[in-house]
Amino acid sequence: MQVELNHIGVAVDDLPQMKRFFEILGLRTTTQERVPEQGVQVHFLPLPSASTQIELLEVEDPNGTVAKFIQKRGPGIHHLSFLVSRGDLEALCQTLGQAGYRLIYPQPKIGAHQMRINFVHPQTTGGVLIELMEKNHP
Ligand code: CMX
Repeated sequence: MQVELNHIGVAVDDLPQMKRFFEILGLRTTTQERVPEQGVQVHFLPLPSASTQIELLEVEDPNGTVAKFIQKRGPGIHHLSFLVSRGDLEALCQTLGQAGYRLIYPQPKIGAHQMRINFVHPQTTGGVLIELMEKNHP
């Protein structure tokens, strides 16, 4: 099995300010998408020389998990997201669960870009929320 770092999710409370900052680094939003199930609108800024992106998480639901995160901890890095090969997600989640890591969902859900996603609770991964994702379609 192979994983790659797909994106770094950043919870923002001032989207224009963060976009201005990343623009100075030459990074611009290329796609954005509302993800009502997660209570956010996501803004993706690809890194030209890598397959990794910055994902700015803009709160849309004040009761959602990202809103709660900002209220409790302030804006900042929210999660690391790893892409696994198609067909590997269920087995990986099972292996992690058996090894004592706490998965957030019993079954993967559909997230941004129609990816199948699950998360590993930060309390079992040294304080880092980990997203695992796999392509839903070939
Ligand atoms: N990174 C690190 N720690 C986090 C965290 C994060 N992103 N979010 C919460 N925590 C910490 C809290 O600060 C708290 O720590 P303490 O116990 O030390 O105070 C602990 O985790 C709380 O755990 P909890 O009460 O079980 O859960 P919360 O209600 O705070 O929710 C979590 C945490 C991970 C279960 C929730 O955020 C979740 O379901 N996440 C998955 C979905 C998600 O994050 N969606 C947004 C991204 C969507 C996208 O990219 O499209």
